[in-house]
Amino acid sequence: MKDAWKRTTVYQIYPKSFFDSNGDGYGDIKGIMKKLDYLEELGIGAIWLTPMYYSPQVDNGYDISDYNEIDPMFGTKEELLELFTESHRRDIRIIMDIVVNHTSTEHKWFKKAFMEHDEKYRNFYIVKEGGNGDVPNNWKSFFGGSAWENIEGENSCYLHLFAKEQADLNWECEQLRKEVIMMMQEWIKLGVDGFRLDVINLISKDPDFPNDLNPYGIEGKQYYIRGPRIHEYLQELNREVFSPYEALTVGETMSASIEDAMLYTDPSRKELDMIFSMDHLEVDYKNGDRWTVQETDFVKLKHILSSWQLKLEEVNGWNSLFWSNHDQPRAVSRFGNKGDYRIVSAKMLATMMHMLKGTPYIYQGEEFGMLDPGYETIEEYQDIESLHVYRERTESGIPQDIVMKGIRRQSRDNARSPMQWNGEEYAGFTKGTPWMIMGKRYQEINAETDRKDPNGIFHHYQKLIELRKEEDLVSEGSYWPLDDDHPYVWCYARVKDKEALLIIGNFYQSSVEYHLPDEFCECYDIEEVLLSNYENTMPVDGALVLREYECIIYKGKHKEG
Ligand code: ISL
Repeated sequence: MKDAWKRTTVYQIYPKSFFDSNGDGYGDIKGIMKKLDYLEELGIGAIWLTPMYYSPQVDNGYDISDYNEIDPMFGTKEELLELFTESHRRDIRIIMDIVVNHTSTEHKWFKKAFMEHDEKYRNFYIVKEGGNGDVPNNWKSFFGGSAWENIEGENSCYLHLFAKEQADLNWECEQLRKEVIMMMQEWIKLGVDGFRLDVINLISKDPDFPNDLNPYGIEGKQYYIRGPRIHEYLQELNREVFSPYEALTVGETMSASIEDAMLYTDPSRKELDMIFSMDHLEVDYKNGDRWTVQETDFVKLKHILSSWQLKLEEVNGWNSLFWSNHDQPRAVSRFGNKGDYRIVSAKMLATMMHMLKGTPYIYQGEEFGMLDPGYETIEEYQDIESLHVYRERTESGIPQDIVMKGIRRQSRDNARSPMQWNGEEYAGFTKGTPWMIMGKRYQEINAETDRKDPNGIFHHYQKLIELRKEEDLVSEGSYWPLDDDHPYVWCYARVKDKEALLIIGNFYQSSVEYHLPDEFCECYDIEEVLLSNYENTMPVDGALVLREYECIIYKGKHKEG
């Protein structure tokens, strides 16, 4: 990991739902600009902007029709460049979301390929003979149905792993790779400091496109989640774009294993700085099915996060640390407490994640404990994935209330309801009509109310962000799992030279008597509490009673000095 980024906390903005400056109901660039002071006060060092490029918005901007232009719904390219300048003035760097596994079918490449029959561009996409029911293989789209769509007027079809309006690009084509490289270099020249690379592990497909007889998750997946040329492509991007410009890179890599991550993030291989793995967020999926919810398997959660810490350290790799993003339900609704313990549980979750080794990502609204919006009926949802899941499952005979239970819990719209800035109409997000229904409890849960409270969640995040900047143990210390099988408490240490941090969190709504792990106490003396979410006491004879969702960061010194 590049030294310049090691102490940085990243803030993810979903522009459509962040702040609307012109009253059209959609967040925009000027809106982001107006909130830069807020972000500076929080202390973050970088913003990740989810896509604002030209797009028909079939998948909220992840269907790009022009990589070089900004969709007018967000403003202009000039405004975006001004946002870069204003952010840089505040020492906030910019990470752009790059979606190069697929383009929108409105992209000029697609149009040239299939409407103007230009061979060069046809080769930019994955085209096979067949169609109209007679598809090349049984691969399925994540958003429903076959992954193949017929090309009008032809007996051939193109691949789309997501919506049919998101056509997969053919990375085997050298000219396509050149175009992608040029486009990314262009953005760097305009001031971008890093990239979040959407589903980047899917860009290399098995060239035989086999039928998937033993699907892992969804038909086809095993033939593209770690395709034969993936490392070669990443190394090419690194050589041409990332290394020369020292750009930070975080690859979104669905279903990547730790072993994959070790390869992607080992700095000597020159691929990516870090990846987003969703492994730890699958602990409430019943039998691996996201839409059938079960209680969080807490011990499994700890084991997963611990193994990622340990394994990536082995290769000098780097972790991305997050509970939430625009595809996931809100962390407090999911792993914390929506009632009386909302504030303490939000702080506990933040503490346990931010004290790990890696780069923390805060998703907009997380810094004051936003909850899922509480939509009830399917009509309130907009996300293409949720609507597809609803249709597919109800049609297959699953009772509607069971389907809705899964959607209420896991829908990506949980993250996408507009930011709750204050208690005014539409939470101060817009003066018009918001594009999505507001979260139910915005009058009580909003940035303004929380920030006024000295014990609020925002101030706790500020301290965590500050600790990462100030304390070498947080940015550099090795991870030491302790008590990894405890059923209620997560306890780990970060150690470096003769010092250590001991981080303890109670994940449950009941108090727990807790003895500090012997192996830690034998080596270190606890000297002070750096941060906690209750008024705190020091342990007596190595023991304490942890209150509901209590968390504590202790600092200790090695007994041998
Ligand atoms: O959200 C998910 C599960 O419901 C993921 O499977 C998600 O679709 C996957 O991680 C890929 O996500 C990314 O690419 C998609 C886009 O819809 C997501 O918003 C984006 O984060 C296609 O571009």
